[in-house]
Amino acid sequence: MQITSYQREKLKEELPHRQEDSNKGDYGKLLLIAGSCNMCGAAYLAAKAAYRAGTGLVYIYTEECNRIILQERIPESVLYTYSPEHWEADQLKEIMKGKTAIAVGPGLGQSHCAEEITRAVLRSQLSKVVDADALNLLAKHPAWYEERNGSMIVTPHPAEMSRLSQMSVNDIQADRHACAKAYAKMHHVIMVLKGSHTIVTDGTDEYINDTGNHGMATAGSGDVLTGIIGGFLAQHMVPFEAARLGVYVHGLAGDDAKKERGTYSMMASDIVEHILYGIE
Ligand code: NPW
Ligand code: AMP
Ligand code: MG
Repeated sequence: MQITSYQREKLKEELPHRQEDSNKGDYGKLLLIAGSCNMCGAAYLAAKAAYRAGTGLVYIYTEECNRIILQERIPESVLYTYSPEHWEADQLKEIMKGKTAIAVGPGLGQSHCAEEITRAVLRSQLSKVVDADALNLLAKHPAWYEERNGSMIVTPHPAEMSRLSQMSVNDIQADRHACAKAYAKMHHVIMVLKGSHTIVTDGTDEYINDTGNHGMATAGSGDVLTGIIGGFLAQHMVPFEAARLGVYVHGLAGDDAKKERGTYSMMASDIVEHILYGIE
């Protein structure tokens, strides 16, 4: 369905429905695969964003070195850890069971182990949002598209899109619409081409976002978006809808953060704190 815009006042009508007689299991189980030794913040930001987007349970699969910091910073998340030297495919398969969606890539790194993990996720039947290093790895291994299962949302910024499409950033930015649509169509994915006025397309329909501001051009901002979209997917939203509403909600949170602190001092964690704030 073609949606041109959302309205803040009517946002609740678009969000996953919440019922009086419900429990956390009713609001999805997101498996977030994120973070490596020097990029634990990406996992933290995405996990917190997924919770702020209403997700019932957020499980984080990350490197063992991040265990203590993540448990301290986000005790609401359930943690699974791996050590890259002794990574086991069977452990990840077990962990994927019972989850309702996967978000993969923020701060994951591009090690051999990250490759194995990304490939396993692409093969899984679960709906998934694929971002950051998982996209960089996919760009190196386009043949993985042939093994892929389940619905897939990709969320590149222009430099990641350049790696995926082999086009220059300049050429992408010169015709963002055509580029996003062609890629979505060719690979049967939902494309979220980020930037000012992010484009979301399934190759046919297109949504152009009208929320957000340049204060959001800050480290970790995209990791927050991945958490929101993953959270909506986990709550069983239709993937195209999860992507475009996620983009809108992310921008709205950025606009609210701007009202509070302006664009200079905005950090990704400020965006997280404004996700769906006060929506009742
Ligand atoms: P420049 O500098 O302009 O020449 P990368 P990343 C360019 C994680 N993070 N339009 C730009 O080039 C992520 O999740 C972890 C045009 C820039 O140098 C990833 O896993 C954090 N060009 C990993 O780090 C916080 C653009 O691309 C280069 C562009 C790497 O992600 C930070 C950077 O892109 C981060 O989120 C645009 N709109 N945007 C943490 N605290 O844990 C970027 N570029 O090389 O893909 O690196 O996006 O920082
Ligand atoms: P990433 O580069 O992965 O951290 O993602 C950056 C996020 O911030 C994306 O969701 C972008 O759409 C958003 N963003 C970056 N710059 C701007 C801007 N100038 N205006 C609006 N949103 C932006
Ligand atoms: Mg990013």
